[in-house]
Amino acid sequence: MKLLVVNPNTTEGMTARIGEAARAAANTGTQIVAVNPASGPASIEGYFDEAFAVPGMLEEIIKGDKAGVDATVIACFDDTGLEAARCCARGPVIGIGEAAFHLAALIAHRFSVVTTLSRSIAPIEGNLMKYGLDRRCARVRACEVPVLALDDPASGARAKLSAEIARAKAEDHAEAIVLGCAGMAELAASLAREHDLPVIDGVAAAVKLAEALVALGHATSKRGPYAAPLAKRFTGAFAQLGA
Ligand code: 5HY
Repeated sequence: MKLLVVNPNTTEGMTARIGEAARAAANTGTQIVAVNPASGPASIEGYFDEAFAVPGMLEEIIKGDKAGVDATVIACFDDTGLEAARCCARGPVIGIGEAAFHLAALIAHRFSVVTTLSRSIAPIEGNLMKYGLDRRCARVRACEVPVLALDDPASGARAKLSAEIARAKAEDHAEAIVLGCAGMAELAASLAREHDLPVIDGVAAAVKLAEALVALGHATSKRGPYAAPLAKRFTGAFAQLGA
């Protein structure tokens, strides 16, 4: 199968790391195509960035759909533009946030999320409520490391993330941890060993769920809100999207 993995921000180094994490989790028969849009924010931290990441991301997903991908993963933890993406792609579209929440709820009664900055907490809490998984999440926490500092050894990112996980265990009685950023993917295994509890990376979770849906022959239902967009006139920067 051919799996499109879209990093909605424009940082190519992060897209490459996300692609590696996806390939590490994928079956041998799964071809991973990791892309990011040319236009939009370098990282997504909160509502404003998210809004400006969506158009460029949707253009990449429409291109992938025309190129015949079997499924799409949105590799940003706030599941940027997930519903709109499901309207314009025929195959399944999996957000790494939703995927990680569901996997965590399968192996723990209560889990906590550790994301980057505090401003990212509210969008994530909103998604948990939308997915009906808020009652299984003890708390959404932030380790106060900006997205683009995660791969900078000088930022102390891993130590700050590890300390926040320790607080989640002690204060939330978390039985599992969900890493709240695609840029944390490669840290999951070592943090799970260090803290002796399941630590879930959304990129791997989404890849496995996409593979499962395609293997079962399931695609997004077009009978309701995810039906294909109605043809209409678009003006300005998005005129090419219109009828
Ligand atoms: C992410 N931002 O996974 C989110 C994390 C966050 O650019 N990739 C980003 O802080 O919301």
